[in-house]
Amino acid sequence: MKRTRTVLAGALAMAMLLSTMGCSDSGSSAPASGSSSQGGSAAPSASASAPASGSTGSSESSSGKKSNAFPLVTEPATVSVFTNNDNGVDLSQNWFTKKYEELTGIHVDWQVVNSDQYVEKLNLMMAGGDEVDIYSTVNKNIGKTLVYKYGSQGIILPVNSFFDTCESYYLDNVLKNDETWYKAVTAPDGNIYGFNDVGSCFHCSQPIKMWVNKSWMDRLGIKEPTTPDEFYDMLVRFKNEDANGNGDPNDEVPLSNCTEATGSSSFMAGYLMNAFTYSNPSQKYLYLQDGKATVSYTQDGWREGLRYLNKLHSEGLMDPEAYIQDRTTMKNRNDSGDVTVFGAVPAQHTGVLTNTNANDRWKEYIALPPLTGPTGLCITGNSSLSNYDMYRTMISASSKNPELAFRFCDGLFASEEVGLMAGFGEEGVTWHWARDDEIGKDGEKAVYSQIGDAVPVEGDEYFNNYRWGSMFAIYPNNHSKWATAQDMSVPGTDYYERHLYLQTVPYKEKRADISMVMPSFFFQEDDNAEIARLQTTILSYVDESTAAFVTGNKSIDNDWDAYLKELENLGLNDYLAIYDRYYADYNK
Ligand SMILES: [Ca+2]
Repeated sequence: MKRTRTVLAGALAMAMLLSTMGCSDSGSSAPASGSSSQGGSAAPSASASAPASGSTGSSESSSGKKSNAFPLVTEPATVSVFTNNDNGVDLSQNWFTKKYEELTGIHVDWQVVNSDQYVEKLNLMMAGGDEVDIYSTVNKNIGKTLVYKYGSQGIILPVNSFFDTCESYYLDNVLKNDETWYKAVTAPDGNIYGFNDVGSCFHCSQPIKMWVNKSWMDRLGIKEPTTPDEFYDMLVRFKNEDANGNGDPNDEVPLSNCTEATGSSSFMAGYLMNAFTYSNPSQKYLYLQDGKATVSYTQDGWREGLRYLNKLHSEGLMDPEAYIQDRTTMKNRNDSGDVTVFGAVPAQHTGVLTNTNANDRWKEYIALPPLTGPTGLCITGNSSLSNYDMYRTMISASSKNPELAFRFCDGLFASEEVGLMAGFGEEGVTWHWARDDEIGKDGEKAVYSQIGDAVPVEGDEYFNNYRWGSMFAIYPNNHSKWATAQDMSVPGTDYYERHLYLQTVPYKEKRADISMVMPSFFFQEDDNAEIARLQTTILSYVDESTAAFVTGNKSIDNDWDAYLKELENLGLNDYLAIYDRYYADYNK
């Protein structure tokens, strides 16, 4: 869709205020693939595991179950994998493919499509197409409803159906250690229809941050605002007092924004609204209040938040471009001149507002901790349960040897080392276990370290095709345990990840209690469709109305009741009732 700037731009811009774009990419230079909160010490080397004895395949362990020691088989065996890859590489020649084939003894027969064809082709295969052993996806775009539908129909097999007969790393190393994970991936029928992984990127876990220009604050002698009023005062001074110090009092943009994920327009409603009422755009503003499904945009606090946003808008403190510019435009504006031009920007990280690889302007910004509103509310989003919404790896019922397929996928959870090799390649070439003097993003001793000198060489066999990355669910690594520079004064981005970590800490301390977080559910297909329909209708009305309230086209005093009434007409109560029903079942 071509974006055009018309006379409607302002209203359109404000309509996007509450757009519910998700956020995903971390924008980080450091590894973030397939990771979780589990860290800890290095697991024993997978290759050091005792080989299975006997010649008929795999051996029995002392538990009477089929052993999961490598190699998994002693006779030649093959699994077929349907996945997506956009790099145009031959996965059969991939370094980790060869490594894992050697470890397990199992050869892989790849069926690869481009990402844009994946879901369509997957659905065709599920509908009775080609025979395959394993479905896996880089994009992790298989939602719970789809997994449950295919699982209920017997098209994909529950991984737990193998737990009684096979030793399982996934069970022992992951599910048994993490009750939340175990519960989140267990369908209402008690089955677990795939292998999951979760992210452990700490700064990504609190995406609704407000980055403010600390060098401007220092120049003007402004203390960190702690309330919406102090935030407003800061913006006024940014606007009027040549905050960037270049002699031009008119080139500062007090508060800006852009339209894309991790810096999406909804982040404004996330950060600033949270001083007035709990507001988490990443969760479609849905949360639990006293165990009941609730939405932010009907609360009295939302109305007060609208008054505040209306004030910022009417006094010219909000960038007119804020809701129409894309991220590239925004960065160019901030990077092209002799000085920065943005005072405050809501975004997950500073890579949204300046090109962190090209200059050090990111060092001017700090993430302002959540503000305390007029009622004393000081809170920020908690999306910790959404880690488990999407699936990555599933066993096909069309498999001639589903147990082998299970054991192949399960082996990727054998140890942290296996996970690191799958995600990051060969130890000693692209990463190594951290030395004693290496410190992680969290300021404590690091566990792993990227090898910085391992620069890819064009035509080099290894570097063009060495890892699976996020193609399979794998043993998690802890994002915070990768070695990072600890000194901000060094030019460049070496310290960037440490900076993001530190800036995120105050947010984690204020995030909503877990009792307010609506879990994700295995919706039946018809309920899922009804939720999607209602959500689209309701949220587009909320966006449109918020734009009108903030720009003054609707009166916050006179039109609020009609707004609430219309939300009722659009089915808000039905929408909440579906969530209440699933939440009640979830708690049984
Ligand atoms: Ca200036």
